[in-house]
Amino acid sequence: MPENNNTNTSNADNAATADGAFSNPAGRKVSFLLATYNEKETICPLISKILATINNPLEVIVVDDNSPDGTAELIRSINDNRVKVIRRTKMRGLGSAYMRGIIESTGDIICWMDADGCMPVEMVPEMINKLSEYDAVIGSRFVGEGTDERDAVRVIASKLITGMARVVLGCKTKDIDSGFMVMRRSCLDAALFSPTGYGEYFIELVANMEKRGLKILETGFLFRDRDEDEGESKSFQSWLRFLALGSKYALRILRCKIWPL
Ligand SMILES: Nc1nc2c(ncn2[C@@H]2O[C@H](COP(=O)(O)OP(=O)(O)O)[C@@H](O)[C@H]2O)c(=O)[nH]1
Ligand SMILES: [Mg+2]
Repeated sequence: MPENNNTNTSNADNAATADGAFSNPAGRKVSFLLATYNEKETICPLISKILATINNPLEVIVVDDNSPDGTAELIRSINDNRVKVIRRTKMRGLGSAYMRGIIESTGDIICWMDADGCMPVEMVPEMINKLSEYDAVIGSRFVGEGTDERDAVRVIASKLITGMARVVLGCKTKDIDSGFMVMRRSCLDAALFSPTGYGEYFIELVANMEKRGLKILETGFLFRDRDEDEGESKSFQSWLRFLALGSKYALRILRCKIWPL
């Protein structure tokens, strides 16, 4: 697996190297978080894949924001007590959805990815194994064999945001907009994010993890684009939304510099 150890050795109390308890991650409970808004085409196959791929003990927590397409009902029809769906009727947003998932989770290992099936579940077991050496493993489009198959403009936008985070915050992570991470629960003792907005949460979390000296590994993955029959991107519904989101990402980077969490 192509990898890039992008960060520092850690002085944090909960650093992987300082805590031999993680030398055998087998048997540790995994909380797999998914956030959904109108994902009826992809959610059930994805959950089936997760259940088949990740060892028990496992919980899959889906935070759905009252999707009008019936995503939550579909998840409820899955007959498996490892799967839990939380339907929010008075809140929207990706950052707050993951925060809610974290609050509800009980695992020693927390993991999340998009619910559109464009990220490889099959990489997660190896990423979990790497937690014996690292606090967190980020699926990255921009290291090793990592690839981003989406439109060039979206790839460039992600690279620009990462570049800005590197210049303004001094981040070393090469894909600070990936949204695909596996981490030890103890990371939350050192780093958090403000639960607002869309993908800004990821930038803030990674920046804080780096700042607090957590050990992060980036590992390359192929980020494919959605097929036509796999629903639609929530970040690229119009140019206006795309530009507004980009501006909010940039503002979050500035806020992290001026008012770090
Ligand atoms: N709960 C929740 N999930 C959301 C919301 N917006 C997007 N998502 C989910 O966030 C993930 C990323 O969205 P996606 O459309 O794949 O964005 P893209 O990868 O940037 O094109 C998907 O699993 C979406 O269903 C929201 O407002 N609430
Ligand atoms: Mg996606």
